[in-house]
Amino acid sequence: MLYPQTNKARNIICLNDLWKFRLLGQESDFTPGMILEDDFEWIAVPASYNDQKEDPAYRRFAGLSVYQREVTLPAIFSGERSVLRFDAVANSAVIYLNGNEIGSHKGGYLPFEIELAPYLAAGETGILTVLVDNRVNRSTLPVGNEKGTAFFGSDNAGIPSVEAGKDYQEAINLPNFDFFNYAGINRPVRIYTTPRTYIRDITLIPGIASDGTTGTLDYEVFTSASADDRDVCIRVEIRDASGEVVASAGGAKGTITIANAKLWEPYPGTPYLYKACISFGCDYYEQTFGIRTVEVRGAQFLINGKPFYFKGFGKHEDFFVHGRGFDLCLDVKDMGLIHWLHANSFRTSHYPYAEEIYDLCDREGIVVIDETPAVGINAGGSVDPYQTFDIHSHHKDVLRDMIDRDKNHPCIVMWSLGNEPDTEHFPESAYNYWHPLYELAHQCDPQNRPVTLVCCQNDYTRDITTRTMDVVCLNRYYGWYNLSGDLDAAMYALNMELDFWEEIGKPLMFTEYGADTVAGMHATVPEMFSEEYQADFLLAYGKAFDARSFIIGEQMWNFADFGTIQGPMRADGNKKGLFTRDRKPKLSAHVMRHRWEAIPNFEYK
Ligand code: E8X
Repeated sequence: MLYPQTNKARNIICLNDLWKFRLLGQESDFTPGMILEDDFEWIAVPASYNDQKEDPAYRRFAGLSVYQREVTLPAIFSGERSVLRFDAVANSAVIYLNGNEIGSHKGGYLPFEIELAPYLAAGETGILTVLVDNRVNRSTLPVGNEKGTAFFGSDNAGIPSVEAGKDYQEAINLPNFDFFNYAGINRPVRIYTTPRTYIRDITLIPGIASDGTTGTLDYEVFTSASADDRDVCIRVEIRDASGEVVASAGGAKGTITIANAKLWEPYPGTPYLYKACISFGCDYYEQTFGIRTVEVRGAQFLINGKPFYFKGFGKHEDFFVHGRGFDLCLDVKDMGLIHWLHANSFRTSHYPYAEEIYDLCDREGIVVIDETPAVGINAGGSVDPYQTFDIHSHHKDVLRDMIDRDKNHPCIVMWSLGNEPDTEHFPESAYNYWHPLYELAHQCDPQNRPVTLVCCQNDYTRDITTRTMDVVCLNRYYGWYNLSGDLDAAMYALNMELDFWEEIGKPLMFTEYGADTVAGMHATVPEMFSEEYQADFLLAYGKAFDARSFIIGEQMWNFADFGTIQGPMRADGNKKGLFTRDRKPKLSAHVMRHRWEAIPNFEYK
């Protein structure tokens, strides 16, 4: 799916604004034609609604809510095709115009769009209503717990909640994942136009010819026209960063060569970007791309043919007040902090991020592992989640849609199918679930990037899935959740495990390891939660990684502290950040900065 663009052929109307908003008590409180007249509050879009009001009902809400506003299609759009696009509504949405359902979408982290032509003509005004459901359960991604299935906390069956008629577990959200279930219209809403006959999609596959200096670009343009028509009138011009045309071609499909190509290299290399400028009839679209290759060879991860070492973390889209709301300024700030740390990469734990973030990473040379929202596929070990959760087909849709949205970004070098599923207790079930997804990701990606699944700390000898991925990605907490506070024992256990993986012979990276740390808590004899313990913990892991050539990267947990559901394990959220939630460095930020400054992007191993 193409990102909306204003250019000589296309236009955008932005619907980010104050919208009318109401939390609904029960399903029957909603009628498609309802008008929010008196009983509503103003709410900011885009943003999560949870923390916008000083009201526990907003923070703790589980159920349906409704957003509403007027929308006018300008009369000048009469010869055009107008499309209403939501970049993300968490966790699912039904869209109404003047009381008629015009679309719906399941999943809170990917865009969806609706052609307006049948419902709203140019020059008309309508009432746009968005019915949002934030509930998570065993058929959603991320996965929620259902009544009677929570692992800890809130599981006293039969205790009534403040909400009449519901018991405690029905009335609140029970995420089976460790981040706050921020909900609502989290990302921008726009109407964009195209000519009536238009460019639907563009696929770009960059390469480097055997002379090492000529860039190649296999392209394909998909349009609303029939296959024959599109061949006749498609024109592609490749412009370099200064706007100069350096190559061109005609037709819907082909290979373009770019002499003396400048490569896209992770920072501090130059992340050089080209544009494919595509004309088709009256339509026009500019698709940015970089020339770079990605390949797993032996136990190495090659970018542009050179062995790359990942330095970074898992992140979250999370901040004060707007929750998971789109915040370009915060994204720019984080990019600066990533550079300050001499980090070169992150994983979009645990869901696809806003499109603008990948765009920023393309420009700034930050390498990304793009992850689906498949987190929480675990029912505690005694129940087989693969037999009991109804998610496989939704998971396939989400994976396909994520790759379809993100496929042209040079910054993305690997797809993550999901985070920390149960691969231990029902090994065969797990393999039968994940293997088709692994194959699907390879099929869907025109660039055929490596594919991984992020593995939970488990009995790795029983897990037959993780080892089948292109890169083994491990989340490990020796010294935190187990062998707590004892780094010597932790390193013994870690090394014992690494001996096992060395035999497997695949490239391996750590996608999580970390310790909760209260900023300002210091100790001369480092103990858990102190800044010194976090620093010692991260350095001890670093030392173990350095000793093994098949370890191709370290992404600690987490870039910054972040919001979670309340519970006995979390004091004001998860505190494993290098930075506090307001982006102040902890001791370990300085320590990791020092370590990463000395580790080059390439040829470290
Ligand atoms: C943690 C992280 C969590 O925030 C992340 O979303 C997934 C968790 C650790 C799992 N990984 O708790 O900080 C721990 C399993 C321990 C054996």
